[in-house]
Amino acid sequence: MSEVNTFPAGFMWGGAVAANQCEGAEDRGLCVSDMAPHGVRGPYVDQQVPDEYYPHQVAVDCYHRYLDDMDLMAKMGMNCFRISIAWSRIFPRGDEEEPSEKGLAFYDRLFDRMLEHGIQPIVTLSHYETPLYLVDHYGGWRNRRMIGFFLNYCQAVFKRYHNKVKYWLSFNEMNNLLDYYFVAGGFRIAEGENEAEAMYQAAHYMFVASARAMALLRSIDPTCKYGCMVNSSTLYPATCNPEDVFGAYCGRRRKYFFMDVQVNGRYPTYIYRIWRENNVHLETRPEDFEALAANTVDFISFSYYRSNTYEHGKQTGSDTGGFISEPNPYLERTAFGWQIDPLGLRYVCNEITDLFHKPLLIAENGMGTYDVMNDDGTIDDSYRIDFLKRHLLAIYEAIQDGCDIMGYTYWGPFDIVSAGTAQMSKRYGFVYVDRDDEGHGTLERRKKKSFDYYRDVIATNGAVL
Ligand code: BGP
Repeated sequence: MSEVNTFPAGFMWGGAVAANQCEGAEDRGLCVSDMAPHGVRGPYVDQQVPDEYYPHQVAVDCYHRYLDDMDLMAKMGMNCFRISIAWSRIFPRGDEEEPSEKGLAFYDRLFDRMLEHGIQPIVTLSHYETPLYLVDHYGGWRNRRMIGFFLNYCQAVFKRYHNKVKYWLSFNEMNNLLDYYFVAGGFRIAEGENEAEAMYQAAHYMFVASARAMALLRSIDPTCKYGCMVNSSTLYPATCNPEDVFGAYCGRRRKYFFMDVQVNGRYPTYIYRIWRENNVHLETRPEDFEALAANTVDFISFSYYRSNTYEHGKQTGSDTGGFISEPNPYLERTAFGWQIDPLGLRYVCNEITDLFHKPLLIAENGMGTYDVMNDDGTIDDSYRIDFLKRHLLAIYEAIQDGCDIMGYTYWGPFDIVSAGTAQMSKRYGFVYVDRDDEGHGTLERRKKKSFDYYRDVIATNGAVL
């Protein structure tokens, strides 16, 4: 075994999930993700009412099985784990004054179990989980009142958990609101409205809410750390045509905008042109800008799954759900069409470091694909091991390049409902969960081959890569 690839001492090795994708909806209010139509591949859509059966209703039943799942994660040796708190479990409608004690007690038990195992919790405050009631009755994040509701929620969870949770993230993949505004931003846009204005207005309120939440956290417990979370699957030019190169650059900047505001505490200059050209006029107050300037994040977290390719004049679309970019002939794709690009991860780590000079947490990365169980009950996901190995090597290289990388939380270490397709059959796990797209199955957990591999990686702090 060589020591060549050993990661820095104290490197955080873990996994990541979101409440709505794993817990089930018992004892909580509906949230935006519950409205995702299942079995449909494509952009997240806003259904009126969930079907009788909807995938998030039970998900993989972590509401009843989380503690056992944490025991399994501990067996892999994880020293951290990223979850989200379901906002609608603490405030079912979102606008109540008092939190639900039952909801708070649930996460107490979970954090206690994690800490018993030496697993440091990392908590996302809102992972596509805006309470639906707030969308229906207040217009969601297009309404300034959301800042107050969010702060009330933050106050409840910060006060309750600050001794147990030292790492907090604000909004999951906030930049995705430019593509999937209903689920990532928690609001609707009526036909004929100025979409860009609606999106940037919501983003403004979310930035202010996040900054003020950070101030609140620091007043409650200055030892806690607060980070932003941005989808950073990257974008390459299809050719050296300057139009492709500049277009890809602008596409990446569109993502980094969401880091920029939260790291530097002000709007970057290029955004004013975008607003001018799209007729965007925001409702702002002077104290908003004071809050942004005074509360900048301690670290940057991001998701990275793949790279996309931009060709001038062709619609590339987004990089999370249904749109596929121009094919990159140098890369293979998963069964779901996502281009596998480990070097892209090294590229992203370096680019974000150059731009923002902050510690980085790779909060999501993983391979979502179909897994087949053999007759003897084993699941040989060697392709996932290969994916993981190549991405971890890329992180190792990025660390050698000088990037300050705090940790890596693999997405969906046990199978959960997919965010983009609302299906179970798009699986990421090292642990198989017996449940299908129609909601059948025993929910039994079963290790895949990759389980032992990740365990060995963690046990050797990366030396076995
Ligand atoms: C990110 C989301 C996650 C997650 C992941 C994988 O965009 O933050 O919630 O699910 O992508 O995507 P999917 O589930 O669509 O494969």
